[in-house]
Amino acid sequence: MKDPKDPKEPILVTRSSMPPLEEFIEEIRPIWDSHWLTNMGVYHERFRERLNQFLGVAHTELFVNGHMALEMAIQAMGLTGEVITTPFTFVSTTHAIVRNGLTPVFCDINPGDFTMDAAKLEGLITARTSAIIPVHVYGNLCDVEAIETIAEKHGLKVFYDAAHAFGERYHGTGVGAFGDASMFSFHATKVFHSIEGGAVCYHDEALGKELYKLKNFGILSEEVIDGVGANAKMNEFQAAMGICNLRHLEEEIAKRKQVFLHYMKRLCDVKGLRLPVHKPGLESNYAYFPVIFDESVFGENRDQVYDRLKSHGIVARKYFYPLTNACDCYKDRFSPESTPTAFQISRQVLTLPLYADLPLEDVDRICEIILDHKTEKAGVWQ
Ligand code: T4K
Repeated sequence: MKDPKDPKEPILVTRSSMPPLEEFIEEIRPIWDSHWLTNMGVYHERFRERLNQFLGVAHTELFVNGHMALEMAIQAMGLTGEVITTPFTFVSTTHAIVRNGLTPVFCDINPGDFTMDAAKLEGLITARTSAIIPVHVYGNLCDVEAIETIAEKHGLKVFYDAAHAFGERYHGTGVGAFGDASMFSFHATKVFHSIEGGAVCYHDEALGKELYKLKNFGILSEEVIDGVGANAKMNEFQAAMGICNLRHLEEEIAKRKQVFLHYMKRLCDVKGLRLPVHKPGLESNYAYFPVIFDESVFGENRDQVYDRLKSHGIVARKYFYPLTNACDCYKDRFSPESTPTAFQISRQVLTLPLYADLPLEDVDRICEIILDHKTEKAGVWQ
């Protein structure tokens, strides 16, 4: 007999949400007819306007992906020397700083929400520091008030990596409005996507001009090339997908919330597990479900749970392990020991599958497998 805990198909950490196929076909039909596929066409501009409206920001520049948005914004802001950032993120954040010839200085994180620990920030500022690049990791909003107060005191720029935070509001303010600028990723794995894609929201129009030049070879007009730019333009099909998905975002987040709450209900009383907490005032997008495993209480460590889930076809992910300051490519430059809380969390965290259409029965099954090791040890499960 088939083990009811074994799914028919693997359950992966996430699954791209798709708009109805007919809707997408209708959306792209005019692109097909017009033969205008890229280079800031009608859909690019329409998507940009809809994003400004939805995010409640004055300006947005679109990019081919979130990483290029990060790299180009760092360059456009004219940052120099050292940038204070977090190692508890996807490698993209650190790579974008290093690829701009800057030195990342790693600030440790809060053990509660895994964002930059603002209390440790000031001690890292030197005469060479030009900016702070915090990450709203898992959609957990950084301590924006504290970070921006410190930045203002020391004349530093603040650029948020908001890759995980699309659609969130804090006391009614869209998260893209904080700091000097914020970057969103629209990758296929995100709550909101345009297949691949990214955006930078900003306040200063001069920054917008630089961003535009960088993503389009420095071309201002046919005969005016006013910058050594590259190519990081979003194409029309990406923009059309973004426009479609924006119509379904509210429903997407509501469905994710159900999955998230079901995990909370099933796991909240388990000793040795720490579950996500949302900051008061934050309207979450329910992007991730990270769980911290305390082996001494739970009886199994993160890696054992990961392996056991995998043996049942459930592919959770160790986001974000290794820390970026522990990556092989940085082993001679940085050390995870400099950020002990982040180092510890990175070895204890597992992000469980979460997507809008994940059936609640699958959430039950995932939770049962997580808790199953107790059966094996005690011989009885109650
Ligand atoms: N800053 C931060 C904080 C970020 O998290 C990211 C990206 C960036 C910057 C850079 O933004 P982008 O340049 O990517 O726009 C994934 C994503 O590729 C990446 O966008 C994301 N962060 C990161 C956290 O996760 P992987 O290596 O885990 O992806 P992969 O291919 O293993 O996919 C994970 C799961 O998603 C799969 O098991 C199944 C599902 N999936 C994947 C793809 C590619 C789908 O359902 N559909 C798909 O098309 O990096």
